[in-house]
Amino acid sequence: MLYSPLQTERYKYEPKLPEVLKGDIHKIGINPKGSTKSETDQKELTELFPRTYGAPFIETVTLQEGIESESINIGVVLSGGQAPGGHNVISGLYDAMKKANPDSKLIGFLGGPSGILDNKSIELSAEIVDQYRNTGGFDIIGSGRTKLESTEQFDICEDVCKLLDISSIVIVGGDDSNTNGAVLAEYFKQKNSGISVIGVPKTIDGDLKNEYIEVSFGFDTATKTYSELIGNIEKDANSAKKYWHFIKLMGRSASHICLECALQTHPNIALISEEIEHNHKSLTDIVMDMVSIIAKRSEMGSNYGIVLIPEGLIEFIPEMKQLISELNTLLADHTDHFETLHTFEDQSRWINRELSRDSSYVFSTLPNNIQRQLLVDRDPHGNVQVSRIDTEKLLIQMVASILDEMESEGKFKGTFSPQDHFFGYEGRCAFPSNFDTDYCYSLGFNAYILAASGLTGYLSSIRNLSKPVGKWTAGGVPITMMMNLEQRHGKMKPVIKKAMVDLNGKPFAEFASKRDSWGIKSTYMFPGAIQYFGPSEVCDATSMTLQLEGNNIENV
Ligand code: FBP
Repeated sequence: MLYSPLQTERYKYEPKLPEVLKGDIHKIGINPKGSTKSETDQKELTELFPRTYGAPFIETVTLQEGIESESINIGVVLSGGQAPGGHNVISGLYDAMKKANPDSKLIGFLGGPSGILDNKSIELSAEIVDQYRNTGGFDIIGSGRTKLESTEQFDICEDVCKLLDISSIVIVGGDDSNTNGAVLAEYFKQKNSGISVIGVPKTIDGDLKNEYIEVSFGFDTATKTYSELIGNIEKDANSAKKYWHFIKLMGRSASHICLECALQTHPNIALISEEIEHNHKSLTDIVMDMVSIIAKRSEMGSNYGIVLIPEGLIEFIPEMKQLISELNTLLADHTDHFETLHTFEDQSRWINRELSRDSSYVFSTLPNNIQRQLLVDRDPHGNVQVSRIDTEKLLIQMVASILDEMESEGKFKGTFSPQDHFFGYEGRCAFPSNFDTDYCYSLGFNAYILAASGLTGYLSSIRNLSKPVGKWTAGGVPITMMMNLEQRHGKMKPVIKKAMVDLNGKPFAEFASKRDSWGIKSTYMFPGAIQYFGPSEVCDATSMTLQLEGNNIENV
């Protein structure tokens, strides 16, 4: 096998661990710290999780006396979208298990949660794990989006674990996978199966966070990768001075990625979906705000600039949200009829008749390609695939048409040459930054401590992340304490609460205080590529979000 020079060097990197996870593993134990409760819906959650709700917060501690570790078999599964650092969760888990007892075995389920259901797994040997240390991707065992939700699936999980003599499953996933992990933990406990479930907080989107989970892994590397690319485009724009670049960024509903990249690169415009929803801004309002900045820059002779757009924007614009919801209902209720309409013209004529007056108007104002995406790109449940809508192209078309009008009235004398981009997959499998490399290794290592201590329904938690690694702390958080009840497919379901951008938080405040000057001037920041070797201030800096929120924690 041929490795790139960077890969060869990265193999040699030894991830750093928090002080408490160093030293004799037999002396690492847990300290339960009082019972916990969810922020809301306590009564309902107590009834839904009678055996796991209220479990104590756990602190990982150094014990006075060492304890013998029995050998155990742990199953690990990577769930959902890739995020840089997944391989280090596995290597941290593996190293901790083997250190504690070389007879322990780590079983990797292949292709995500479906690997458990189909009983497809491999035993992870030192030879396999060593090939993936400190590298990006989830290709060591693959990932998938199968959801573990039904009792039948849970029973299969139990059978497969028993067959492989697995006493603990570590689920590396986002809010959805860990919600299902909590339900599975409760089910196993109810059945007295003796199998525990431990979660590890993963997602580049950064929306799995709260007081105990300061950031999900992968966010740091993904945002640094996007920021490098945005910075490069800013340099290009600053040099050629001829294009407006509209850049859509992955991140699903929440705008954490967009906000972090804005803080790192100082674009002329960055849209934050949560703010747009809060201020009830219509699509026209958003476009007019953009036009105003573009026109002002043009008056100063700058017919170029950078716009950042969060992936989920469209769902936060009130009239678009209404339109999408009506389309979802209409197409679900009349699937058969809709399928008899073969041309786009027939489909849009029928849709226009059936929609409410307001939505029909909104639909008719949208460019043809966007109308098509709204009707054609649907998920298996018949819903509009919001992430597939080319919001960046929609905004370009709308801005261009307003500027055309302004030009014909003599109000705009500049040029508007747009370029569109979508950054997502470029960042999900990058070599993890030093931060994610150390963080993930620590999360995996700590997950073993939680599993070996007989805990279930917990997320591995490493905190104090804005400080040097040695000062990080480790512990476990009961997943049920992060839950609330939300409507899903018409029913109230327990789910981990998604963290959206906090409009009262320090990262947003920092952005809001600077954006006016970034808008008009070209005060771009060029972060450059992630550095793995070199001065610590370049290689080990955490995300701006974490730095700003870290200051917040300190001030409390
Ligand atoms: P997870 O929430 O599973 O971590 O996935 C994050 C993400 O990268 C989103 O930002 C994006 O919308 C989605 O995955 C795309 O996933 P896919 O490639 O499966 O369509």
